[in-house]
Amino acid sequence: MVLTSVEKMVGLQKKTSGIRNICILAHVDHGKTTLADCLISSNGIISSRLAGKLRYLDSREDEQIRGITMKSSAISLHFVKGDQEYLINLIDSPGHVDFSSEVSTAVRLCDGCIIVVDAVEGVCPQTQAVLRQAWLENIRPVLVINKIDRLIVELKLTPQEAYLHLKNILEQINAVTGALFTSKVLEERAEKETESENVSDTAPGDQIYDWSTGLEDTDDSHLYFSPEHGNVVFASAIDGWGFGIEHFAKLYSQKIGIKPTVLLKTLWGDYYLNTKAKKIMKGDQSKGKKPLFVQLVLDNIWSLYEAVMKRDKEKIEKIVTSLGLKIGPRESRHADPKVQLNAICSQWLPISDAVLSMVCNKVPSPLDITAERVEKLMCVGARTFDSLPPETQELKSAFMKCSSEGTAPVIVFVSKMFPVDSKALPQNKPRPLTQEEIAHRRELAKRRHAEKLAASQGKELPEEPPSENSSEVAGNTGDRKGEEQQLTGQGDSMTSKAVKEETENKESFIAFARVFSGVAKRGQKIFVLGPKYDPAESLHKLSAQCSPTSDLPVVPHMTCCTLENLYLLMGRELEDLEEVPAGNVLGIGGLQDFVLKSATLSTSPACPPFTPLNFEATPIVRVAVEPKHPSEMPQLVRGMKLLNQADPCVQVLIQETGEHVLVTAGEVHLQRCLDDLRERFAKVQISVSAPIIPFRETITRPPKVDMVNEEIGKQQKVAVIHQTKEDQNKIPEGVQVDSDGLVTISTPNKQATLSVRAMPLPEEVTRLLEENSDLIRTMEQLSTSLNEDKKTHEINQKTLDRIKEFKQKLEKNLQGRKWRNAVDQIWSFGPRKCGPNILLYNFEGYKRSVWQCLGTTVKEVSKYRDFDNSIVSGFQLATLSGPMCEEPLMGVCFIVEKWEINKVGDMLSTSRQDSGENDATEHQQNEDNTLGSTDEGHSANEHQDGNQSGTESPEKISKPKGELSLADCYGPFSGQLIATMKEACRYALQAKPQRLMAAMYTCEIMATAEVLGRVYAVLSKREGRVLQEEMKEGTDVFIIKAVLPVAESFGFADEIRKRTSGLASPQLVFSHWEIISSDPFWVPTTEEEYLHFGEKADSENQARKYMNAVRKRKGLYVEEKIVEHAEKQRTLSRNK
Ligand SMILES: Nc1nc2c(ncn2[C@@H]2O[C@H](COP(=O)(O)OP(=O)(O)OP(=O)(O)O)[C@@H](O)[C@H]2O)c(=O)[nH]1
Ligand SMILES: [Mg+2]
Repeated sequence: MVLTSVEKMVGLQKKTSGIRNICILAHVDHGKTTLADCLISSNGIISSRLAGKLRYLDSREDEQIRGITMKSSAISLHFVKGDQEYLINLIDSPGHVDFSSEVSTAVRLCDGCIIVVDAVEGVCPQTQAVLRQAWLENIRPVLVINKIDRLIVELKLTPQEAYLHLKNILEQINAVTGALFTSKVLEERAEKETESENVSDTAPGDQIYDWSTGLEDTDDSHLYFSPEHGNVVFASAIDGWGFGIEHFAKLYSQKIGIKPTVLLKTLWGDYYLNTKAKKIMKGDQSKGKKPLFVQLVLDNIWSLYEAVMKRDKEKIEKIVTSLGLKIGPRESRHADPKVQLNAICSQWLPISDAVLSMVCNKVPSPLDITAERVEKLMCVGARTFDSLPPETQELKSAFMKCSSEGTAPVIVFVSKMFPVDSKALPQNKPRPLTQEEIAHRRELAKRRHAEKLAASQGKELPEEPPSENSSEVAGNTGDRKGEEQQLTGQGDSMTSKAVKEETENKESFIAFARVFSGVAKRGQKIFVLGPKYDPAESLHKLSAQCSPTSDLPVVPHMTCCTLENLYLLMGRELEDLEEVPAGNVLGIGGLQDFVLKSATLSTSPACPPFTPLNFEATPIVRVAVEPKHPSEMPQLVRGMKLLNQADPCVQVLIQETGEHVLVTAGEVHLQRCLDDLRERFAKVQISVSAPIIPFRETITRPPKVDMVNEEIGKQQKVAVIHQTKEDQNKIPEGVQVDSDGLVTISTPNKQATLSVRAMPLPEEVTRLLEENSDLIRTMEQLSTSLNEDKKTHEINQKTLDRIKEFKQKLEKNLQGRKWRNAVDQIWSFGPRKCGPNILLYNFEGYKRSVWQCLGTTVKEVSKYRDFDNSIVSGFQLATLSGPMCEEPLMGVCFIVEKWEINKVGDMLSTSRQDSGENDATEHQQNEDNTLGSTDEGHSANEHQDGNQSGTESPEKISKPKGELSLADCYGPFSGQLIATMKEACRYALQAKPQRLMAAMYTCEIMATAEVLGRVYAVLSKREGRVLQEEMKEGTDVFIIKAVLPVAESFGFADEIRKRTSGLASPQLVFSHWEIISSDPFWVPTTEEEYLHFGEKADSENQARKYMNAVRKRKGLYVEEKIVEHAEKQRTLSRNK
């Protein structure tokens, strides 16, 4: 029976100091939903017998079948502690990596979180990830060490061993928090240092500073988990028990007469009880003493388990009576000892009391939101709080007050939109009728019955003209009325049927949100602020006091909407609310046309959009979908739109090929998205392509040994290169390639010649480029705006420092003769101007810099200036799709070593001499062209999709005279340059040993010794590589860390699970790109290789297999012999 009414909840919502917003976070399967069940059952929403079995918050069918949670869902609970009443808004989250975006949506709305850790498995990868997420959002964590029963029943540890094991787990978790904390303190300290450096030039003597001082000064005691601080609960959710040590401290202080405060400090730790002296002493193991925790706590629990498992009736009774518990006859006679255990334990140490009182004590109420968190929420990207407009800064106090007064501005954050069947909405549900309505209906039914009777009597009478009998007339008209009524009644039922059908087919989206300030009221008008909304911009147009009701000018990224419905989220149910005061989690209906995935709602236009959610997973698995029946395309498109709105992480796109593509975080996520599409959103049959696996193309240094590990001698090497060149590259005439890989090529009209060389970048540099792609994009934008405005654009000091640091790191990693001055010669990054490839210039008479924003602007005055954008565009195109299978390049450096423009220079100079006026315009144009990317550069980049001759973009028409005259029969000169540069890059690549790069997953697999062999077998079959194997302390479980190509990962988790009878279940997380060592073009060249691999040697070439698969998918030419020997095949079995 539900113990708390909605009215009660509404009352509790108004007492902000008694609200706790928390989420449950953990690695997959550590028992979050089971714990949530226990907490929910304390409110009578589900029966305590079913707690742990029902998994109430896993409301989807596939969640129940698979046994994992796939979405976060919220429920409000009432908790009484002493004379204080609390409202707990609890959010359960999924632990599977594929759904980690759901964790982000939950964490944003909370002030604290319960971290659940499995006592056997300890700290797992997702535990670390969620700790980090909680840390990034600045919310307060508390810890539940769950599944302690497994230590007793499965691992059969003694209490002493269990104590050491638990201590170990606690240390591991604190190590993770410690690492987060240290890095933050050091970062802050470094920031302060740079600030003070900027303010004043410190004397050289002051430069030596002590890094550790920051750590010592900062108080970090509240961060760590420790039972004596009251932020750790030991529990077994399935058996329904849990305790914090204060429970036992209170209990034993009476029994042994030691102050509870003393016990609280000593119950956990290396202390023991000297029974004679009735004193607690330090140090235990050395003297062979039992620690207090073992003696007073664990021993009791262990003996209870032992008694119940051995069905020692006497002992059980003794324990039950000594604890003063009452066990029903049904439980005590039950065949399963677990039932009895649950009945005893959940009375003795109720888990909900332990966990909820810890939450109420340790997690701050919404009133205690920290200034640091508020500033973080309000500042998007690299913005600082001080740079916000003053009206916006004032809103900080509204956040801090969290006031529900009428004057407070309303600020709401929507973290996700979740779909609900329209039928399940409270307003569409059949509600119980009131007494009056029942009476009214009865009355109606009676009348109808009477009319029917009257009608049947009327028919029996002989028909007479109505004029003759007035009473008859009345009767008739009554009859007609009755008919009419029935008709309208029918009409009613028909329309209601139609309405019903409509609602049946409709998904409603509810916003999962929290009120940070003010009171959200039903029917209220409110601004919807998109992530790119800038309050500074709108405040120019609007006054800070304007309300969403008045007619407003158009402001980008801002719309107005009405809060149509407000709901209390109760797990599977929703309850209607009239208003929701500050500090509460709620559902909002009617936003689906205004909010896609997340948004900020406010009544004040000065409100900034909240910082975007931190998503940990990168979507990587892509598939193309199409309807089984082509006519159902519109439904599919609509369905995909809905899916996009309903899932925080999925990406839905239409590729250039017209394919509809879904990009998901992993296999499980993909499956869920497809199920949703089929059954919920599109309701059509769909066919799904095999996953589209991304690759990268790169080059390496020439190998030192051949395929049979023989060193390649000088002479042989030449032979090999010679042969491969002949075989694969098919370099046409007119392209010169020297033995060193320098490619020289001329434009078709022979007016310019380019020499380009390709070199592999060192691994660290590629990684640096990848990590800093955002920074590179910012640099690009900065130099564009620098050049466009020609004003000193204000650049954030922090960004400048980051750019400087990036440059230094590049310099450090590009050492050696080959890379001399390379960093200063960087011309561009690619593809898309921010990718992991570099273009260098290395010829006389040219100078430009990507480091323009650092102030090293070089005004370039030379003949090259007009066309350098073409070279950059050619490079962008070349890096976007490589020669092997048109996949993007990675880790390649192209060096332009020569760039000769034959006649252009002359022609330009003659045209300059022609007229002074022309010279001026020319000059103007040139100045414009010095910038990193002019419009022309962009347009060429976009319009040219690998097509070498597609250069007729309209911009060319507006070219100055000198250039127009170059347009000869080969097309405009700049277009030829783009195509030539692209070709040069491709040939330069082909002159080097090419390699494919595969996307790699990392995974951590836990397995017992028996199944270890089988895990290895599956891994090696799928080209996986084991990085590390270690034994988990105190258990017989091995942890294997491995990497595995994404291309081989489909069905991996399932296969492992099957082969190990469900003992090991890995989770795959995208980690990095890795070069596949085999050469896709390799053919045997030496005698030994022939001997070893045979003539064809394509049996083991994984790289070639991948390459050909991609080429086939893209419809490119694949060099494959289908029939090797055209002999007639004989059947071996004789025909009978
Ligand atoms: N032995 C034991 N098993 C438990 C305990 N708590 C949960 N389990 C079991 O662990 C399994 C996973 O529990 P869930 O509650 O679904 O785990 P979860 O953390 O919600 O999993 P995800 O939501 O998928 O991340 C279930 O089979 C539970 O019965 C416990 O205290 N002891
Ligand atoms: Mg769960």
